[in-house]
Amino acid sequence: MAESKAAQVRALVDQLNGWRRAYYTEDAPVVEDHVYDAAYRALQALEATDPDLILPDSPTQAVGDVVLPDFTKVPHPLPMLSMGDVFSLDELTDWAARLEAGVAQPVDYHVELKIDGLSLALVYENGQLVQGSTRGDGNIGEDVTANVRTIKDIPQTLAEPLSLEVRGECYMPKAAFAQLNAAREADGASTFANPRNAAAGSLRQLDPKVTEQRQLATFMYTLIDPAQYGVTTQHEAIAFMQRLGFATNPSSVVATDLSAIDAYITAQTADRDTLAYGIDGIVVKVNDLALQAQLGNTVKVPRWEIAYKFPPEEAATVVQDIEWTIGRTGVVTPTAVMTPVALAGTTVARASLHNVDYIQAKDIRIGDTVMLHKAGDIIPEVSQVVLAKRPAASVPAPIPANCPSCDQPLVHLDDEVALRCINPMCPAQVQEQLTHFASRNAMNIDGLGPKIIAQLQALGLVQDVADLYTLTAADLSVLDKFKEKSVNNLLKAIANSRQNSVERLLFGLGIRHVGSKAARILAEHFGDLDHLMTAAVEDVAEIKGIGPIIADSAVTYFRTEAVHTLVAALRQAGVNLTYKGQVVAADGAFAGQTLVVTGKFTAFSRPELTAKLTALGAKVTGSVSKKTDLLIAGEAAGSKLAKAQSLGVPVMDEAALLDKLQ
Ligand code: 1X8
Repeated sequence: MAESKAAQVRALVDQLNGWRRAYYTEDAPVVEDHVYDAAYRALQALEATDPDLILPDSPTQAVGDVVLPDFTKVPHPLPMLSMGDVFSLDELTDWAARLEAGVAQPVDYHVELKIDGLSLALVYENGQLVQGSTRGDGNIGEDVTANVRTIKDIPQTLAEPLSLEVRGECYMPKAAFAQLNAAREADGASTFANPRNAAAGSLRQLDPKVTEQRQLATFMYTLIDPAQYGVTTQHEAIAFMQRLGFATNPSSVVATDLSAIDAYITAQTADRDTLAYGIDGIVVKVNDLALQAQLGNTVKVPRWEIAYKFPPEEAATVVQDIEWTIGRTGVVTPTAVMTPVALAGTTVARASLHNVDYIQAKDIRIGDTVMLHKAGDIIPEVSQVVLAKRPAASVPAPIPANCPSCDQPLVHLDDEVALRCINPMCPAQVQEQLTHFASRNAMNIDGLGPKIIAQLQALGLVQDVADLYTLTAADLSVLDKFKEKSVNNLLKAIANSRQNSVERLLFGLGIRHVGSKAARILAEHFGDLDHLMTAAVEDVAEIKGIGPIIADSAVTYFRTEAVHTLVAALRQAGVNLTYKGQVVAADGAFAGQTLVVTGKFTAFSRPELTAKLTALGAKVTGSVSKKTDLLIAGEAAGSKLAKAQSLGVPVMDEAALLDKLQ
């Protein structure tokens, strides 16, 4: 039956290549990693029985991802290989036994976490970062230097002026991943399936400003040419890279036998939920670098390292309902409401179903038993429906044609995946806008939550945010459970919010793409709302930290007639429209101290550092004098450092500063 076997191989290759394209080129996988892994192994097994069956385009013959045409190509003189993987302790034991059979002395291993990100190579010349590149196909990667320069934990300058290459993992921390996906969903855009895809999509951006906003981070784990620095083990290589200024993962250990590796796996599995980043397994490496070199590589992967992949953490539960909620911008998002189930350290009862396409692609229905997992170790998500348990009377999930709040027809804008309600008066949208306006990082109106807002709307008392400032004690006294005290507290909270510095208002208005950080930058730059409202889009786009997308959105917003009316009403209501400057923490780490900053820093730009110190209560001045309490000195500090030393002014270097800021 050679023919049917060949057909099987062809089908598997095509299927896997399709999945790989979605995963690597589009950063949007269509199946879970373990589904891919299982198909890959099935193909491997078939190919092993008969090598003639191996097709030239088989993924078992490919090293890595693909190179995108948009980026300059970077050759990797030393190929960036991927790794072999195992899925059980038995397989890991077999791997180690095979390896040790060919080695005379006992083998030490270096065991590290496998970070859910993408590989990155960094090249330095005389201590200066000159190039960052992705793996690409292993031999040729993509030049992402400009983007890499925006990643905060990558040093621009090393602690020593060395010329070298290091490699490691670029990842998106769990919190940033959750934030990004929530923002994309609210924006009607598709979400990233896991931090690896989010990191890849963020690093392969043509605009470095986008990368900068994505809060990427790194762990470096490979030192190229270690012998040059007298480094003889992987353990030393990590320590060496850390001394040079790289971020290295603190969880690595040296293990002398498999029981120690087993213990590491158990401990890391238990701690997985407490990590700030997603991991998908552990990496076991031969610690001795000379032995690594001696063992060498197969065609595809090193013999001296292996990935142990965690089994998927999954739980089964039943979808009881699909809720459709309307966001602040009208995006309608479906959420599965499920029988509560324990999954990876928390109880899960709800999972976003993202959009209509997603529901239909997975054919998720009310009454279905589904498997849940956590994307990026954090966001509960439906992996798949257990079709064998589908009730006989099951029907596809109903997709609403009209807004569940205002009953207006829902639409798809352009090529958005999201369904939207485009009625600006839609009560659910207005409720979300008011809730956002009152929220802590916006106008911070304590006590004004969604339930009270809904009542105020139902009574016809508020239609927009300016109406909040016209509310009277008589209006509020009719609210559910509102006595004199709650009436007074809420009135006071609303009144106090009039005095807020304008960045709170700017954020609270809910302008697309204008988050609290952008709002602060805009407020600081323009000083008041009037100057921002008349600014030209090119001028706004020039501002550091803003960029064309935010600029376009803000300028378009303030050109809208209805917005002019709203701002006039807020002005009339006595709401402050000016920037009041940094709020200084009276109990900050540098409260009352006069500081001078000099030299270069790796973790911050100078303006960032000054802003940070100011927020912590410091007065930052330009020159060192007897009145200076402390000099913060980065790399290559010159005359200011000399002057401070001559005056006996205390000096703090970047490492000590970072310690203090923790
Ligand atoms: C991939 C990864 C490696 C490590 C951590 N996370 C990864 N995703 C490590 O070595 N600690 S090595 C690697 C590879 O493809 N060679």
